[in-house]
Amino acid sequence: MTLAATGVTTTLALLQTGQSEVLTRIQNDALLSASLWTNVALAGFSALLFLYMARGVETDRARLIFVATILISLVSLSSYFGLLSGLTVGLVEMPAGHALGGEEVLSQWGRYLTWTFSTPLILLALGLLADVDGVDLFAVIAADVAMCVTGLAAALTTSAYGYRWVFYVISSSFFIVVLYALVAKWPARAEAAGTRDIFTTLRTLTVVLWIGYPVVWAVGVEGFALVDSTALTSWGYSILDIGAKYVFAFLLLRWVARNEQTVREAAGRGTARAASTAQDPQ
Ligand code: RET
Repeated sequence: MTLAATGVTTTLALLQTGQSEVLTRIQNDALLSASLWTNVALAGFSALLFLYMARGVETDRARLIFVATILISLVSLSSYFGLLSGLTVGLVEMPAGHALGGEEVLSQWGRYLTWTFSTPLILLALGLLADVDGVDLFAVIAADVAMCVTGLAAALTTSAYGYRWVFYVISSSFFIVVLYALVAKWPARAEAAGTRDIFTTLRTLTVVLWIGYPVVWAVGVEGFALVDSTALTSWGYSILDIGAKYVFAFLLLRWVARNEQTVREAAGRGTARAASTAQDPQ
């Protein structure tokens, strides 16, 4: 066998060993497993419910909102299977300075990776509802993806404790861009598009729950480890996920199905009004 082939085989073997060790740990922790299975069940159930709610929805914009939102549940389902199988969970040795320095902590890094797919879909659905223009939507989604990727970096950095927090601060800066758009910019678009009430409800739900994620990170095992339990940290994210994904999606889709006409008329109205206000602020 060549040196390269031996290297690849060894790496694969290590990956396999790591995965089965991680899997055993997950399976031996009933509280942790429950935090994952609950979401598998809810993601599966919600995807079916949303497909059922989609029957009879015909206009383009409403269908697009449905597709984006159903995908949120499907991404979630895959994400939780990744965590359950041990594929996207790893043992991360915390650097000196961390409360659990030198210990191997179970890191559910797959969560940050899959948020890269699910959170843009949430923002896309909200953006379509408020009839935000393409450039704005692109900028906010780009900031959101950057938030998730740098969040992943914060979770996986083991070289030095300080660098974990550097990535955390970078990720939070991108998060502020997203929050700014949701709180300060998009409401005017929603007002012009005639979707203000539902937008306000969903926006408030989103802002409040999304702020919970960096809080869970900071107090959980990966941050200050004030809550020194992988299972409880996992439950923190799982509970936030229930509100930020399934409850959010249900409220949105129920409204869209009942107000298809408003959604159709909203298309182009939010952006057109915003453009005319920019030209003539009076
Ligand atoms: C991290 C840690 C680094 C700092 C910040 C974070 C924010 C995460 C957020 C996640 C939202 C996830 C959702 C998932 C739904 O599928 C990465 C925790 C700011 C806001 C809504």
